[in-house]
Parts: sequence; C-alpha cells; structure tokens
Amino acid sequence: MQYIKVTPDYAQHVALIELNRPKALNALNLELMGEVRDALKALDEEEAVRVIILTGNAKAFAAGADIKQMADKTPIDMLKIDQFSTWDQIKKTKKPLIAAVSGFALGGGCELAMTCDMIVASETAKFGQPEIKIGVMPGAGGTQRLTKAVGKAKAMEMVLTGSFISADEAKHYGLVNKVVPVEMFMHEALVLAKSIASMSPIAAQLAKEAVNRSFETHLEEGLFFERKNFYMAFASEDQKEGMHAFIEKRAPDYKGK
Ligand code: DAK
Repeated sequence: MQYIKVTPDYAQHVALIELNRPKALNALNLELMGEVRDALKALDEEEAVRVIILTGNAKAFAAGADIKQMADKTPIDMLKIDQFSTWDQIKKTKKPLIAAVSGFALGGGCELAMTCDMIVASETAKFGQPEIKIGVMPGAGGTQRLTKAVGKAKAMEMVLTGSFISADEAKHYGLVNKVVPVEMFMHEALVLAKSIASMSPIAAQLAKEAVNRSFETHLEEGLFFERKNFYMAFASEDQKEGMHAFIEKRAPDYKGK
C-alpha cells in the first residue's frame, strides 16, 4: 500500500486505516481510493476484525478528490475511470466503520467521512463541500448525505457557497457524534470502536444494515426489513450467549457465530 497504512488489532477486534498522503493533505487520488476500497474489502472478510476506523492525520482527514488528477479529464475519461464503483464498494462495507476526523474534511473528504457510519471529530475539524469554488458540485453523495444530516438550509448554504463548518457546528447539526480535543480524537474513536467490537458482530452487522435502510426506503419497508434482521439475530449463537449471560449475571463472550 502506497497511500494508506493498515493496522489491525486482532486482540481488540479493531482495525485502523490511515490515509497517508500528508503533503497533499490526503487528497483522494484514484490510487489512494483503490487502496481504501481493497483494504476495507479485505478487513470486512477478516473474522477477527469487527470494527474499522478510517482516519487521516491531525491536519487533514482529506482535502477532497485530487484536483490535479481530475482537472483535465473529459466526461468520457470520468466514465471510463468509473470512480463510482470504488465508492459503491466502500459503501458496501458490512462492518461498522468509524471516521476519525481532524483538520480538513472537504469535498470528497467530507463525502468519505459521511460514507462511514459515525464520525468522531477533533475540535480542529472543518467540514465542507467547496466544489462550487472550482466550478463543479459534489459528486459522491455530498448533496444527499449532507442534506439528510444537516437539513436543507445548511446543506444548501455549504454546497452553494463552499463555506466550511467547524466541528462544533457539525455536532450541533448532527453530522458528527463527538467532538474532542485534537490530541484525543484517535483515542476517542478507539474507545467507541472497542465498545462496538465488544458486542455481537452479527447483531452489529444486522443493525447497521437496518439503520442504513432507513435512508433508502419508506417507513413500512424499513420496518419490514428491520423485522427480518431482528428474526435473523435469533439464528446466531451470539443471541443465545447474550441473553443467557444477562440472565446468569455475567459478561457475554461473543464469538461472531
Ligand atoms: N487536490 C490536490 N491537491 C491538493 C488538494 C486537492 N483537493 N488539497 C490540497 N492539495 C495540495 C495543495 O495543492 C498543496 O500542494 P503543493 O502546492 O504544496 O504541491 C498541498 O496540498 C497543501 O495545500 P495548501 O498549500 O493549499 O494548504 P493550505 O493550508 O493553504 O490550504 C486547503 C488548505 C484545504 C484550504 C486548500 O488546500 C484547499 O482549498 N484545497 C482544495 C479543497 C477542495 O476544493 N476540495 C474539493 C475538491 S473536489 C467523485 C467522487 C468525489 C469527488 C468527485 C467525484 N466520483 C465518485 C466521481 C470529489 C470532488 C472533490 O473533492
């Protein structure tokens, strides 16, 4: 891997993917995105990994897609490159995915963070969709996920003016889960990841699917989907373990079976 670092911690059932192109503020070139896609797919298949954290560095989560790589492309180039298949694959990650964001999360960087299931932000994080300033518009979910997260008025302002919001504003609007001092953001993301990793990974996957379904369908269909996944949880040994551990007043030992 040239542009990312992958560090699995099998004992804690957590894996870390760090975007590692600091000189370009982690601008998301095609190669980096391909590496993220491949790493997520591989970690999704590793039984000992239950939760994945995606992060950058203190200065930048990612300052967007690589403008230098994109600037002279034609629509046919874009069609042939088909970045959407990479983004779609990332979205298909079954395990809970936490973005740990510090510094810039702009354009595709903000979209990548929003593709994750939760965001832990440092106080220095800045979120924005500044594509309008370079003559385009968001292309990887910015107009949709941002609008669902922060509401129409704020999303419209951000998308049409390219203005950034601070971590505290992002928290106020419900875009991020937690805001912590910069030296704590990785620690806090790990605490959250370990807490989820201590649950049944089967229940976590079924629950993640059901929550995500609420964005894609109407209430009745979403409730129907939820019900199916609820029943499915009863097919797992983890369900028996979880409920019996409660009755026996002991900590559950989930095996992911
Ligand atoms: N692309 C390429 N290089 C970038 C970059 C980017 N997005 N952002 C920063 N860099 C590079 C700078 O060019 C500079 O490189 P050198 O000049 O040193 O070689 C280095 O990173 C440091 O940047 P600055 O010198 O500009 O640093 P400052 O602290 O002064 O400013 C900044 C930080 C984040 C405010 C500024 O760098 C900036 O405005 N960056 C661009 C932000 C932006 O416009 N982002 C949106 C890009 S468009 C798609 C999926 C996604 C997308 C499109 C399609 N499909 C699935 C089809 C997404 C599109 C975008 O994200």
